Amino acid sequence: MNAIVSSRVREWNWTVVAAMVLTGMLVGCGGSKSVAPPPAPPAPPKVETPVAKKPGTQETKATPADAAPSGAVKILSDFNSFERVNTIGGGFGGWNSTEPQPEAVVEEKIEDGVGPDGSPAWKISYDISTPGSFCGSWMKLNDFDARSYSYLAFDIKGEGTYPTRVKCELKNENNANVGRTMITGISDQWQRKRIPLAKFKRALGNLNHLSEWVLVMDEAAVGKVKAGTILVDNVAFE
Ligand SMILES: [Ca+2]
Repeated sequence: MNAIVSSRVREWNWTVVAAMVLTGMLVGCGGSKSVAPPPAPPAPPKVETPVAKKPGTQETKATPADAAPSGAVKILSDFNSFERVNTIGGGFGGWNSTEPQPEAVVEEKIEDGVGPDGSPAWKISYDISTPGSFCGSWMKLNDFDARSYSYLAFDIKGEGTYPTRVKCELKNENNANVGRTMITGISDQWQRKRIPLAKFKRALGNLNHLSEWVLVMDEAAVGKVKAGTILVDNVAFE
């Protein structure tokens, strides 16, 4: 009983002390209303310091032939959806020389299960048995700006009878300019070919208006293998 009374007295005492402290604080403040501090002045706008460009230099990363991949990758097509358009809206197909030129034969399709990971891949078969004929594949690049990439890259292999070499062309400015190189060492095993874009730079002048990627099967490229089949997958700029 005494303990309960003592406890209540302590509670009352604390209440009085708290009230006194609160009163003291109000008196100490002079009873005035609290005033919010003035708002901080707005921060000055951030000014981007322009980076001076050296005359004659381009805003591209250097892409020497032995440059390491920049890390950026733009997949153009893995053919897995069977759609006849790549990721930048460009179609693709086959082409062949026709009358009045010697006529070549090309057949191409997206075939399931033949890619490096068992996915669909692009199958291109050609026949240039007619002397002087030539054919190949094309893929539209729709004015693609490849300046931030170092390579045109794709997986390639031969199937059945196949050439060990095909010609690779990259075009720009609505096909006004054509850069060429040879893809060599094609085998019956999948290989990733990374062609430095720098190889095309001289012929194209710039890499920011690419219009088309073409593979060419002509006698200079395929030699005695007048008819054959190649598979292509995972076309990308890297
Ligand atoms: Ca694929």
